[in-house]
Amino acid sequence: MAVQNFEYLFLQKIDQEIKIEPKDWMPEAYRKTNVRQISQHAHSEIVGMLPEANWISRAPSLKRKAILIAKVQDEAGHGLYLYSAAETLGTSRDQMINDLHSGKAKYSSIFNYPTLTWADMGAIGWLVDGAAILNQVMLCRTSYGPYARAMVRICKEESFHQRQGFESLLVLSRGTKEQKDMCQDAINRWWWPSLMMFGPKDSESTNSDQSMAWKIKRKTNDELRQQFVDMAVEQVKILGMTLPDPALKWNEERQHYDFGQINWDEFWNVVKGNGPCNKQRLAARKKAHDDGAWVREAALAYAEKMKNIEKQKAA
Ligand code: FAQ
Repeated sequence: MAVQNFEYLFLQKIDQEIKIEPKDWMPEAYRKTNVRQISQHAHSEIVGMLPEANWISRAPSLKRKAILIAKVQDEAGHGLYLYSAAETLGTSRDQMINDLHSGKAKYSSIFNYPTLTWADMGAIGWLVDGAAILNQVMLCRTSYGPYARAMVRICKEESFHQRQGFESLLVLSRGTKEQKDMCQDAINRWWWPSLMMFGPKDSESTNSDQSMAWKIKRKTNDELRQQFVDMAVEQVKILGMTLPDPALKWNEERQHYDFGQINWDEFWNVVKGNGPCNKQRLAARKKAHDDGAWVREAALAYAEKMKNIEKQKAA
């Protein structure tokens, strides 16, 4: 069949909301952009473990420690589902990890900020998981089957993460003056970087138009960002805290909250590797990979040994 016919069938599937599966014909650019996005998403989950892991040994109670350990482990699981989904497109995990370590592949800008106080754990759960989940609910309907299915499972865990973060902040917001101040300070520091998680504004998003046409993305960066702002403005009232943006104002005509200018210079600076923790995060990931070399070698040796035993049995 000529490529035009394959392409026609592919576009028909997209149009009819039929998922694209690993063995289906797909345009090379569709394959490439899915590998790019899914692997960067996987890297974000894995690098995203670092800022929170920083507080496991200093959690204020056994209960909070257990919750935080479970959350960080969940993020590892998300990374693994996502690497598996990306592998179905024909790129090896080794290649994806090399691309992360060499700086070729990106991961979410948000994880290049430091976690300075315990309240940051609550702020990450509420704001960072909150932003991630809005994006991921949309991705449950993405056109590539393995990615969409991974997202369904991830969203279930992510919504729990968000609620635990909010509950943790709620406890601080009802505590002593120091606890209230710590809660407000964490919200102030994580608010703007959370808005940046949705990516550049639509007019500067290089991938959005094509990704929307292929239904990889169902909502644009600005649409999701607005949805997040509208949600957070209401939730912060329950905390009795404020969001650090004097321009936040309900717009009757738009039926949305207006909000202030994002510092796009800061965003691109972090994306290009010059944020407060970029170097530290990559160094930690490379060290973990190098330290784990013996585990990979042992697993391969064991697999080889088992294969030989099976062969001997069959002979
Ligand atoms: N940081 O043309 P667009 C989580 C890059 S998971 C860094 O608009 P696109 C869970 C973008 O890659 C968080 N780079 O790109 C958790 C592109 O460069 P490229 C991660 C960014 O793909 C919680 C360039 O800028 N979630 O948090 C960022 O259409 C707590 C132009 O941008 C996902 O990855 C950024 N913020 O839209 C874990 C969701 N934004 O690749 C632990 C899946 C943009 O051409 C603890 N990804 N760039 O070289 C997506 O939905 C999309 O990829 C967007 C960007 C929306 C992130």
